[in-house]
Amino acid sequence: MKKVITYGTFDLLHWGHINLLKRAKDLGDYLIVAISTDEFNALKDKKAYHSFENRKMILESIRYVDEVIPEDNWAQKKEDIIREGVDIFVMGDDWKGQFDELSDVCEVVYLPRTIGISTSQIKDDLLQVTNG
Ligand code: C2G
Repeated sequence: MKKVITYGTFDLLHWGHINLLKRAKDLGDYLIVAISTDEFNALKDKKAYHSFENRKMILESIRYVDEVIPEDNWAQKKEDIIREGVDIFVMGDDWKGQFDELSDVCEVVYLPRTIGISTSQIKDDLLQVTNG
């Protein structure tokens, strides 16, 4: 069984996230998603709208996702990959090159980001609507 892993906040889940998850799952048979905890998001200077628990529940309901684990630091990836027996590490290509060191424990794949959608875009658009 080929295992795939990806990491992210996945806040205000949108079709760009789904595109990423679908393509990641298509690379193997089992997809693990490591979701950033609220505390780790603070380290990423991100404040998610949905709590970790609710983002986890949403991700677990997606057909492409087989398992969700917490991401609570930058340094856990190699350990996760070895512990879970992961074959492929996947991220959107906004992260291209950032995790190449993982290629000594698994295949590293950067997938093209989906253009035209992002959580910050959603927030900005909603602000526009509210403020008129
Ligand atoms: N993504 C995408 N297309 C978009 C938006 C996001 O392909 N339009 C991808 C990102 O490239 C990332 C994943 O969806 O691979 C999750 O995006 P975020 O929730 O923004 O994750 P991020 O904050 O980049 O956290 O240790 C890695 C970090 O936790 C990644």
